[in-house]
Amino acid sequence: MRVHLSKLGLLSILLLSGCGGSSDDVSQADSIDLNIPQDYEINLDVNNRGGVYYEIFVRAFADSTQSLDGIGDFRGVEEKIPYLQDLGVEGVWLMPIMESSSYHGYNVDNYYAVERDYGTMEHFESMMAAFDAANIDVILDLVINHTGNMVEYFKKSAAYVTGRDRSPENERYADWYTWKDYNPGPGTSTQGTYRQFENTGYYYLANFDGAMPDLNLDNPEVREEILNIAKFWLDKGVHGFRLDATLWFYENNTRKNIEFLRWFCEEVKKMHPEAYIVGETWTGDALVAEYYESGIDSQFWFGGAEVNGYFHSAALNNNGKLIAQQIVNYDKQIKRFNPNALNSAFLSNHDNNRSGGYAAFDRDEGKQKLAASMYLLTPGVPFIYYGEEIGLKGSGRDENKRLPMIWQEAHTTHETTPVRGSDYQMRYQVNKGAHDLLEEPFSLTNHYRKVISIRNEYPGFRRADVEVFDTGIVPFAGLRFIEPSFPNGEIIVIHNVGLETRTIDIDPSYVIIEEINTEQLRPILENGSLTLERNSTVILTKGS
Ligand SMILES: [Ca+2]
Ligand SMILES: [Ca+2]
Ligand SMILES: [Ca+2]
Repeated sequence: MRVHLSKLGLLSILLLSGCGGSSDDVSQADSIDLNIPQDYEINLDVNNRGGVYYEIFVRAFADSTQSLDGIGDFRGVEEKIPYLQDLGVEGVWLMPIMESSSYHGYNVDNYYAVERDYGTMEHFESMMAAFDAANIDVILDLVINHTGNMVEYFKKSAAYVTGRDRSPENERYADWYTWKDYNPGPGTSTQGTYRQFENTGYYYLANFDGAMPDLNLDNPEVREEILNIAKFWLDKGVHGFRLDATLWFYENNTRKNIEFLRWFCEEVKKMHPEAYIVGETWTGDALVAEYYESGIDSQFWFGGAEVNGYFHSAALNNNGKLIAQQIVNYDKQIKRFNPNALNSAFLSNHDNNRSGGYAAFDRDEGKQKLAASMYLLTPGVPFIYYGEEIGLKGSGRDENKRLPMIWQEAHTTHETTPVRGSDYQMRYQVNKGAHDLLEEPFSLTNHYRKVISIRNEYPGFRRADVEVFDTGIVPFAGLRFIEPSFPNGEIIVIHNVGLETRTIDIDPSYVIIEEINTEQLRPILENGSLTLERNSTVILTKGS
């Protein structure tokens, strides 16, 4: 535990004794040694919930001791709630937990039942009660662009349309999907993709996959059913939803999609005014911003995510000035459409190559920490993908992006079995698990705890406005966050995105209130001069 520290302590002793060479200098060095931090200073006493969410794939997260079959389950998640509480997250997003024939669950076959691999409804409810006791909100992945092809609605719709069974019960569902009695040919992004129904002359709209028929969202009964489903889960205590595939509700028809989102959000808030809704609008900044006109709380910021996104690019190019500008520009862009818009920054999710393998992060864990500091300290509601906090890797096929969480190198008890179809070369995977890394000061996991603890101490980050704070140099990302709850109404965040320690001139009335010293060396602020190590962050406010 003290390996890093004693090395650093020794280094400072050698440097200082090298300067003076007398025994007095050595004792002086000893006193300086005490100023070298031994761990991240994490204040767990203040927990206002700063809005950080954590995405969980139940199948890969934790196998419970009561059902050790290699498949993650609700009881496994429940057993790990103390870990999530310690990490400091305010909420979790559970990837689909409704009954499905696929391993991922994005083709729902029964919206009112839980996936049997994950346990029973009683297990789900027990997990929800435990989350509630831990003061962690749960949002569910809600897939309403399409259903599974085994869901009753689709079976009945198909039976009616194809003439196999024209009962009035089936007729009710005929128009729940979009059917053609001819082959419409290859689809486009605005016409949608049609698939042949079995060996019939009928074709149904299914943009993603034959097992995922698109619902006809213009049908009032479909909309009523969607609200019944939402109510069913809200009544079970979930706090909101992550909406899948918002661009595809009406194939890339922005006006109609915004109208639908507005309708859904308004109806859900009538049932549950505090519900939190975040949309997967997987496209460029300008169009995502436009969708905020719907009144949706949040949308994921895909521009910031993935290997070519702003956060990794900043880390790769050592450019702090640019990322600060990008954060500010995007925040202004979305708030033009809705002043209450909450940006959801993230590095990667279950559809992306995992951030742990991105070049800059793979080469230098310090860069990965830096990226976490940068994206977790943006306005809105940032999302961590499970395993990101241990540097978990996985890329290529979707199955590889959803590999088992690693809990402990020496004990694989709670570890799940990789899903069939994954072909990730496990020799590239990290070895240490979350519980190992919690024991190591300055580990990646403790870094996440540190950054989240700052958000929890200053929950104003969620609603803050943000401006560029000019540091005068390209490697520093300077951001001014303005929010009434902050000391003197504003705090300044400066990240050193560059490769070396830099010193800048700064208004001498600023004082340091928080430091994220990834290099285990404290920032120095004296006489209007700020020195910050690479990959490190300092938070300042005006002294009184
Ligand atoms: Ca299990
Ligand atoms: Ca299943
Ligand atoms: Ca659709």
